[in-house]
Amino acid sequence: MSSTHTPPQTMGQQYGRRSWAEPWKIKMVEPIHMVSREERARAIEAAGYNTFLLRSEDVYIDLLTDSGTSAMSDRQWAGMMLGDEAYAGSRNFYRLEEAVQTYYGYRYVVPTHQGRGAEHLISQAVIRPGHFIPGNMYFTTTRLHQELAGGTFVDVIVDEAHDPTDLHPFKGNIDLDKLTALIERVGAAQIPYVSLAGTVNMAGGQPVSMANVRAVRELCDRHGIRIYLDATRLVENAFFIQEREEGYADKSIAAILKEFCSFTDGAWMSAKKDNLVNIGGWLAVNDEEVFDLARNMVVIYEGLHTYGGMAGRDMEALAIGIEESVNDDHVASRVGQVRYLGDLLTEWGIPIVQPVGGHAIFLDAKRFYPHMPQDHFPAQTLAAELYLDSGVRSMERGIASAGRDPQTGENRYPALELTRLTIPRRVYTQAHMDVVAESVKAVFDGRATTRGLDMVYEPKYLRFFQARFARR
Ligand code: P70
Repeated sequence: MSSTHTPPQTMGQQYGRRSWAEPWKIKMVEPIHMVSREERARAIEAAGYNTFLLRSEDVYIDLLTDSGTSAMSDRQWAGMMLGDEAYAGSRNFYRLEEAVQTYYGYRYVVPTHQGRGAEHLISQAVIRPGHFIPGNMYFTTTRLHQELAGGTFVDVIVDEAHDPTDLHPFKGNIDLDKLTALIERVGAAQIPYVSLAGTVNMAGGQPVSMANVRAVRELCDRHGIRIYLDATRLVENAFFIQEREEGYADKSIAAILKEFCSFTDGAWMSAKKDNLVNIGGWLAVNDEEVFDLARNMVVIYEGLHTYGGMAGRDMEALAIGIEESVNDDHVASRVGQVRYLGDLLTEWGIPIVQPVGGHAIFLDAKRFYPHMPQDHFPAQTLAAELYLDSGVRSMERGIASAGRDPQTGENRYPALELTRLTIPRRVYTQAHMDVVAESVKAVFDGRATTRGLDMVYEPKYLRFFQARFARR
């Protein structure tokens, strides 16, 4: 060995600390394999350059989403055997109801098949035509349900959220001045609720501080406005509060989660994320009148109010998943893995949204492809290029996702043009993250000659799911 040889270092050693590892070991495995470059080229063309239209068999490492893609624990699988598949009054529903009440603290629970089912119920229950719904950045399905109920979404997130390089520790915060200005402009009576998301998906998984939700509560109390929470990734939000906000370092994730919820009037949940199940959701509120409406409506759209579209076994796995999701070691390792990938890319000078959020790395496609106009779909292009390079599947979160303004029919041009590498919970290893990082680097190194895409088929609703593209 030559004298210039440097011994390899573990991740911990590179950062001058002891390494940590996941608080689980693997009991069952699912084989995956990489298809050839020719097959990938064929597959992405057949998919119209839209990663939502790829077959998962053609994917090597699937970072499309963290939704419904987590690994369940042995306890959850055991719970599946305890499914009580009664049409009405399933024992598993009462377990789920109790878990939501215990960990989130709301009084009434309505089960739904997934998050958008709950968004539909709350939107139809409280939004009337002409209403305005302020929120900390839009989410695709959330905003569409608000619009379909006759409302207009108004973005009141802090300006920092729209700048991928700003290092603000709580880029998910609501700007109280923007919210006050909206209340003064349209009147509190026209605002059925503030739509607050814990870790803001479209901003890069950015958290909301406890101080902010407390202040929003005070403001809303003065005007008699409710606050409903998108609790989809609120556990991860609690982690950032524990890490970054004064006075919370010694509080548990569970305690922080419950305190946060206490400032709100209810929440909708895509249980496919934080709650560690493959399917499921819920709506929970404190107001009995809103509950009555939602519980009545659930039987039209989802199923009886004690299953809401889930099987009994799904509700049991969900009740257990809620308990597991607030485990401090679990959350630290989950966010730690996302950060591991983010640190590699940051060190290599690849433009990503900073600070790294809770569930994903968001590549900044505008800075990745500075030569490409937004009309040529840089983030969509980047997702296709990554797949071509290595079979890694990611998701566009830019102009295709933003869709068109329902009034004018014009394209919306979001400030953020991002490609999301979303990490499922308890699924991939550090070695997978290394493969992903190297692929991003390879695509980055080849960026100068990359050309964009044209949209050749555009569906009316949530176009990004089914749109088709062609190479320019
Ligand atoms: C994702 C998924 C779902 C989601 C969410 C937040 C903050 C509600 C929902 C809806 C799936 C998805 C959805 C739309 C576009 C792309 C991907 N997010 N609120 O991958 O919940 O899917 O259960 O109906 O993130 O981010 P659900």
